[in-house]
Amino acid sequence: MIDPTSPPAVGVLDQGAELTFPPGFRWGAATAAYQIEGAAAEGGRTPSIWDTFSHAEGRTVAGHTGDVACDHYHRMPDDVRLMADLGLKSYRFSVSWPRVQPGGSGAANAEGLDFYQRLVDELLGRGIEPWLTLYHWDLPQPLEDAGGWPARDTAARFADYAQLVGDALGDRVRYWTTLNEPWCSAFLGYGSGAHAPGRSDGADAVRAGHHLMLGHGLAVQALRASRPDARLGLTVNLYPVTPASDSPADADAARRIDGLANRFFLDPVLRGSYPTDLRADLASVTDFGHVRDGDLEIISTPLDLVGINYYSRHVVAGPVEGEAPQAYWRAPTCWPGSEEVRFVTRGVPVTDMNWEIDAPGLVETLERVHREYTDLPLYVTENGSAFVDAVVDGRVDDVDRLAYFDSHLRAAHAAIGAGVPLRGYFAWSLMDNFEWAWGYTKRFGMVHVDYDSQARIPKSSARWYAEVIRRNGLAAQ
Ligand code: IFM
Repeated sequence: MIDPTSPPAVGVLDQGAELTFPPGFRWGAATAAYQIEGAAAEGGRTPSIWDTFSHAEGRTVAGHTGDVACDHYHRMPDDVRLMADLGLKSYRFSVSWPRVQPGGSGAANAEGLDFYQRLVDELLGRGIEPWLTLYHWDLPQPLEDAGGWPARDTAARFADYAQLVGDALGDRVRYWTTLNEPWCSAFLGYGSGAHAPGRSDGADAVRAGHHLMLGHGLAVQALRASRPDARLGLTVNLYPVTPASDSPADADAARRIDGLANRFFLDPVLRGSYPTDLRADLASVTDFGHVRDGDLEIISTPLDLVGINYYSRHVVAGPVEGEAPQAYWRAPTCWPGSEEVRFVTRGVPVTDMNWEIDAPGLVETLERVHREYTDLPLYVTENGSAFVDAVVDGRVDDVDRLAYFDSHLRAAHAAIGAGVPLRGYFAWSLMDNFEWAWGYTKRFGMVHVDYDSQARIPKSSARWYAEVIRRNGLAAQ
């Protein structure tokens, strides 16, 4: 157990030393369709749950929507040029399901697919490896109207969609992740309601999580059959979960939250079973009657890689009498069956999301997945931080973001040193974008976006990252 009152031990991460990564380490940056593309009603695209949600009263900060976002749909060739200027070796993007298969079923929309074909060609033409994520939260609205992820049929629809994208892009895209952060889709979307579609029902959240994984397994089987050369995986967002004290109540809180946040997905996908303690914790919420014979075999279809998104650590305590309920991802409704658990703030430095900065937690997370779950190659498919930026004389000197990247790359390097087969790192994000319920009020980008003019300014962190890529490591400070 770490001392929850003391700052994370960044010192263990060779701060300031020169570090070199293994040859061939994959350096990239990531984005997602709804967060950057805009053009919400162009080229045959139909609404997703995020269009509906963001247009509904009071769901996002200041009513922000992804209607225009970074206008990447129209500026794509320039954005790829920017990636090439930064020296990116790989670019992780997501395909908008309602753009390529409007309504979520039936025939492909050629105009929608054409956008991604041009994107992939543009990337390959500039020597940047495309890394495609099939689902980054934009479920076509008609599928939500038919029940959404809590409905079993959505998993089958997802597999059809995967096949359709595989047929169109599988000749040029080698790296595929099915889902991005299914925890957010299930527990923020159907548990706390902080994300689209904004429903709040514990049993639905659990069912959604299961059907997301089922869709993942079916999609892997479909892609594997038609594209045997593809490298297939999924991306989960993981957190080390630490008890606030050594009391049995706090230890139990940590076990519960680890179950819901991490093991809910890792165990079915990588071991083919749900953890027994998790099932017991959820007994008052669901009898798991939605799990059919054979589902877990499909869910645990062998993969080629695992993507891990890492941002922070959870420190938790047992019930604290009289304490006010917490909001957003700390909302009790996010944690069905464990609503009593309290999230503890340690008073260590935080980002503009109020997420504690904890680079050693990345080492812990990577080591754990490797030690407890798999020998597969691992990739950090997202890591980054929001901070308030200022444009001064046309420059953005984002020292805090740069320091965040630096400490987490030191953590990634330490994990490799400890034997973790970490093969790549994707900074979140290439550019400022629509941060979901927070709208445009949180900036995660290495490239600043002026949302009025759509001008892009590479921040100090972008120039620094370009140098990291160039030297395949960190310079001595
Ligand atoms: O912006 C999100 C992204 O879409 C998924 N992972 C976390 C990021 C920061 O919140």
